[in-house]
Amino acid sequence: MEAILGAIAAHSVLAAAPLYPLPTSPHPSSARLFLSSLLAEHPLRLSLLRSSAAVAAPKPLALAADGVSKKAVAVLKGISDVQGVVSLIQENDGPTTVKIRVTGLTPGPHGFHLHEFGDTTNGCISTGAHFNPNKMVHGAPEDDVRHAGDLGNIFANSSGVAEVTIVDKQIPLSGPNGVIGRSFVVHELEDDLGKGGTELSLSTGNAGGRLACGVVGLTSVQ
Ligand SMILES: [Cu+2]
Ligand SMILES: [Zn+2]
Repeated sequence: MEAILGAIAAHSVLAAAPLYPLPTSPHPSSARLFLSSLLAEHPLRLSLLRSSAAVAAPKPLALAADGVSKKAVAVLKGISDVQGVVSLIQENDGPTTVKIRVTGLTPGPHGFHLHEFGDTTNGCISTGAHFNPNKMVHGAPEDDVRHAGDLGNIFANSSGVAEVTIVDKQIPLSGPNGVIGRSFVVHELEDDLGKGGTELSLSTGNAGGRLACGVVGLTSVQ
């Protein structure tokens, strides 16, 4: 929804842009003449045009500066047969789209999180806890109170394959809370989304062991 609104906003800014070069003319004197006659006849309208141009003008510049797609990838591996690939893409400062494909799972739900560290020196254990820059407790992806890394569960089919696309606003690819260099972890059990009524539920979602993990790294935007 926000992405759509953002796209609409971007389009409105671009649509407003033609108002801005109104005084453009191959003949500066005729432009001046045009402007002064416009000012005489419609002083209010011109001032409105001026103010809307003043408000709208910086936005296309900002878009031009930030108008980039960022892409990242993580390859999930562990000590079991579970493995997978996670692709991330983010346009400007919009939400991040995460495409997940994991194989070798037992059928059913498995907790899936972004953990704090990109450190696999001791396997998936050394990736640390759930990424939690805002010092929250564990929750569901749609909760206001959640770890940024709480992406809920992925569901494996009867062949043990989970293919899921997640769109999330708390895992940007750049900035202070950027996730490059951190890790995705897929768990043995279902994440109870913080509703399990135990202390562990509010830190890990009781999702059990770490089956596979992978460090998020930059990849080609092409
Ligand atoms: Cu986890
Ligand atoms: Zn969590």
